[in-house]
Amino acid sequence: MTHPSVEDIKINSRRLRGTLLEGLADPVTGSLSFDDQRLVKFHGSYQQDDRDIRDERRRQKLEPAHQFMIRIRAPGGVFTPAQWLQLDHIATIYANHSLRVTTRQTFQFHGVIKRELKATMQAINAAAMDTIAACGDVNRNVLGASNPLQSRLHAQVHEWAQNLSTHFLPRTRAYYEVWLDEEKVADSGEEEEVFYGATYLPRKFKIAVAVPPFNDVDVFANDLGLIAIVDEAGDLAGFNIAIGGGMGASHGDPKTYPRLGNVIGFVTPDQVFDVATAALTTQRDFGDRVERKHARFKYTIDDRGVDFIVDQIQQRAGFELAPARPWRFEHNGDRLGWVEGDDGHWHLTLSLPSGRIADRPNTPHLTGLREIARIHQGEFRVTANQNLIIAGVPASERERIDALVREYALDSENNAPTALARTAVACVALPTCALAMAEAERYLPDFTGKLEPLLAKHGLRDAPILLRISGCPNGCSRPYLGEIALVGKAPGRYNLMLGADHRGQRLNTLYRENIVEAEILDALEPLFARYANERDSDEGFGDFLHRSGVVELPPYPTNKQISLELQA
Ligand code: SRM
Ligand code: SF4
Repeated sequence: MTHPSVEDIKINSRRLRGTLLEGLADPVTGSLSFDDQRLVKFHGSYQQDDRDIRDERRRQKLEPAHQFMIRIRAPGGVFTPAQWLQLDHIATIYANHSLRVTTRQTFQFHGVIKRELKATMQAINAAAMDTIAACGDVNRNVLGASNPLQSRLHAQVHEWAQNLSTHFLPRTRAYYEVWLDEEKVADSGEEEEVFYGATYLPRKFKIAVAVPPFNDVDVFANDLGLIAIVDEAGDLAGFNIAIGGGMGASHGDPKTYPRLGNVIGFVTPDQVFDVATAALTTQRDFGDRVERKHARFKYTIDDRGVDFIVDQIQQRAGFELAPARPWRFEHNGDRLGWVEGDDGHWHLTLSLPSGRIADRPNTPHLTGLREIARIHQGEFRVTANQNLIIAGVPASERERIDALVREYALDSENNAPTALARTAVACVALPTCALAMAEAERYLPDFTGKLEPLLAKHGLRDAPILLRISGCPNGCSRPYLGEIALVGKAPGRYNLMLGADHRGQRLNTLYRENIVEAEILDALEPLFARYANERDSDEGFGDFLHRSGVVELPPYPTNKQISLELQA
């Protein structure tokens, strides 16, 4: 049976309503129709099935164990303790007893069954959160620098993440009708989508706001990146604008590739909405509506040329971009442990294994964070590196928080034996991700455990080497920006990628293809040995691999490395 194209489904959906109400009410199956599965993404949810039991269910002639993933929209990744307690409650009542911090600074629930989907959505909304446009062909969750050290600017940048997210929210009332029982408006299905129109965007669109010197949002991996530029008084002067970043690729298809954004100019704060709207509508109008694998802004830019796209953006915005200003990123990780903010409050960054918060033997993290949320008066911030910041703690409260952190082993990952393990990122992959070709989240602890003796042998336990694992080439852990990355090819088999720069400004390069763990370890050990003996002081692993000629820049069509000339 041939299914309609996603473009047709969007057009015929009456502004994302489809037959979702009917499908949710159908007790015969745990699944939604093909079309509604596409539409429910725009509402922040994916239909999945438990792949661990897929074969068994097939043998038993049962339909797959359908379940839903739900993603919260949380621009800048900030949550109150009250919201935390609600998230925890939802995870426990409706989902698989875990909360998952994502690489886009929010939470996902996994394992919600269809008949509880609506109640879960309502519980999320009751806690002043929503899931609108968290997935789908729209502007996605907007990332904002999470480093609390930068507090004065952080507040401003957080506002920009919020404002941009709100600015680009779809105008359809479908979400409110389907999930929150809002009365159907008379002209239901005809609301004007000011930015999107009836077919929304050709593909997802991602925005991030970074504050140098920390690139903790990997700003160049976004369709639209804003790099905050500060004036001499330390106030926000405006933003450099980067366009066309993206990670997704497909194995064996050279027409697809990861790409870093091009820095195209500088705008003042009052120009941000205009330039962002111009970039998004340029992609809306010129993006590929036929081949979804080729529909991201990065390909539109490469097909049409940067000059053409910049010209479009300037025409639509109604002004010319000023020349980009110098900036310098030091790294794209989080700073773990306690730091003091400008206002004397303290912020504790906890490393979470792949962002998964669950109660496991010896690491009852879900319970521990519930206990912290009960006494914490500041906020929680989640980071794009899947970590958690307990933010805004008065000095007098630190001890109480520390005691709970110890009691519930929330520092287990901060105390991991290697710096590599403390900062590693892995995507969800199996068992929930339909696209996973190999394990990622579940494999990460095993793999870092295998690397530990090698790193120890060469005195590299504290070397801040950035490892990222993805279960397939779509790149949800932004693996192409890892100094070491594994990209899944098949069960137990990965492409080994090496040589990104830990600043998010250079992509890594394929080093060995389709290899198993023993081969990966064999490939890495001699490189660790060389790095230990031959590195310059403070030289990162990826930088060393380039200087020593182990890897070269990857052979992608454009934009192999962010121009260094502009950097301060
Ligand atoms: Fe992703 C698809 C998980 C960040 C590129 N991503 C998926 C799906 C929904 C699989 C699917 O389509 O059926 C995964 C659900 C797995 C699950 O069971 O939860 C999934 N992506 C994730 C998360 C949860 C990974 C994580 O471990 O944290 C991240 C959720 C982000 C969020 O909160 O919004 C996540 N995905 C990313 C990122 C990183 C980023 O945005 O900074 C990327 C690379 C950047 C980019 O977009 O280019 C990313 N995800 C993709 C792609 C490739 C898109 C492309 O341009 O080709 C897919 C596949 C697709 O869309 O067809 C994908
Ligand atoms: Fe799934 Fe692939 Fe994304 Fe991992 S990188 S979550 S396997 S789509």
